Amino acid sequence: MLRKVLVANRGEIALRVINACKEMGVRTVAVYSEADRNSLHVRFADEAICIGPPRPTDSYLNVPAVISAAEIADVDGIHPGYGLLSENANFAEVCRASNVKFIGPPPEVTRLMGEKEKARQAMKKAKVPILPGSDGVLANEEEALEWAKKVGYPVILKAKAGGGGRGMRIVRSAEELPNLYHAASTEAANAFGNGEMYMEKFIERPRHIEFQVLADEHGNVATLFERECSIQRRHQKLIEEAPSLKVTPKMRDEIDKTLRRCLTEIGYQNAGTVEFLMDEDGQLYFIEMNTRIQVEHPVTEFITGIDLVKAQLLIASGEKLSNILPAKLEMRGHAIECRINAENPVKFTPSAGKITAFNVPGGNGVRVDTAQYAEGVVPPYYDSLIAKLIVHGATRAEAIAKMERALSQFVVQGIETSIPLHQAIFADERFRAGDFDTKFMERFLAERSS
Ligand code: MV4
Repeated sequence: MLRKVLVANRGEIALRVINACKEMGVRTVAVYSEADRNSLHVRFADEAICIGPPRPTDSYLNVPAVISAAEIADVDGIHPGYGLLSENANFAEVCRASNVKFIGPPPEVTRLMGEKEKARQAMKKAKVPILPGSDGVLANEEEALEWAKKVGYPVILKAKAGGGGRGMRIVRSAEELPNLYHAASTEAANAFGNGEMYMEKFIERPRHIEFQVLADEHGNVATLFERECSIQRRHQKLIEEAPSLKVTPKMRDEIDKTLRRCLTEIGYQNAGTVEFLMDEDGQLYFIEMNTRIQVEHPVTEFITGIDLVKAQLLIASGEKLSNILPAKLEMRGHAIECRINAENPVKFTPSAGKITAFNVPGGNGVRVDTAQYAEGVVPPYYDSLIAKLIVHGATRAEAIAKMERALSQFVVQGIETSIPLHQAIFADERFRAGDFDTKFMERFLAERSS
């Protein structure tokens, strides 16, 4: 087992990882920026090292600073959490060169999945369903026009180095393709240092459904069912749930078989998430893979009873999946998560400052992952997520009732939060009926403001 782990993150996920380490007898080292001196991840780690000024590029994203801290503290593992350095293959390589175990997949696999079109072709080769589209990246505008004609409009142009919605353009006709192609490519070149594009058939009203996977270092892969993540605004998820109302046991089984074969072939290791779009006919198509633990992992933990962060630590210590998971994974009940953000619930402007009152709901089937507390401070430099409220019920209806009760008891004063927005979504009949897709929030907000 790993002896001592450095947590290269902040906020709720840093505390989440520290808690898993503590429960497994692994020593912990927090790193923090000057803005996070009084944070709970610092307080609850066995050791803490300041790695620089508040701005992420000066601290949490500063690879030499993080690696120096790992060397000073003499750790044998680094957990990157999500965001920050978690999907940085170069960082994973530096860890390897420093003889520190990066708790995640090998850098080669992270690099493959980061090149979205390469990942797509790898999935295609392993018979994972993908959307019709270009074979590899587009050489130029002429080739884009040829593929679009073959695939049929509308199509979507995506950046090979992109992800998360940046560098994408929807193209509805040949006339508008040239301008959109050049705009997207220029945007991608500026944002990612790579302007290469690929193309897919565009799905108008997709659902976003993702499968959790775990893979050990001995070639064994398991899938832990799916999460439904369609309730999002500008690619920021607001609510996630598991299981999805639209995935049938047969589809779940097929995806499980295909992903196990495919990810073994690729040499995947540790926790990961495979993202799919579901079209209006209920078909699932691979879009990308995230090579990290995700924000919404707790909904999967609730329905499977598996601690995914502990599983990550065990896998990184060389443990076999057969010693981590039960012989047959069962799915129990329904779980829903609300991402509580420090922001204005109508304008979505960030709300930094001091929290003056903080009451966290509890009770049967209610979990709150947070590193915040009364008198705590939300700095302006980072992601606005301050807490995750997760509930588990026997049915979706019970989970919804529990979430409404818990939201009404979640008190945060001194800053603005998204809690009122979550309450409004839970009151929406279409949401309650499970009648939604990735365009839900756009319609919901337009209706509310009119
Ligand atoms: C798409 C799509 C429709 N058709 N691809 C957005 C983020 C990136 N991960 C993939 N995205 C999309 N890809 C095809 N072929 C629609 C989206 C999309 C989306 C996907 C998931 C969740 C929210 C979304 C919001 C807008 C667009």
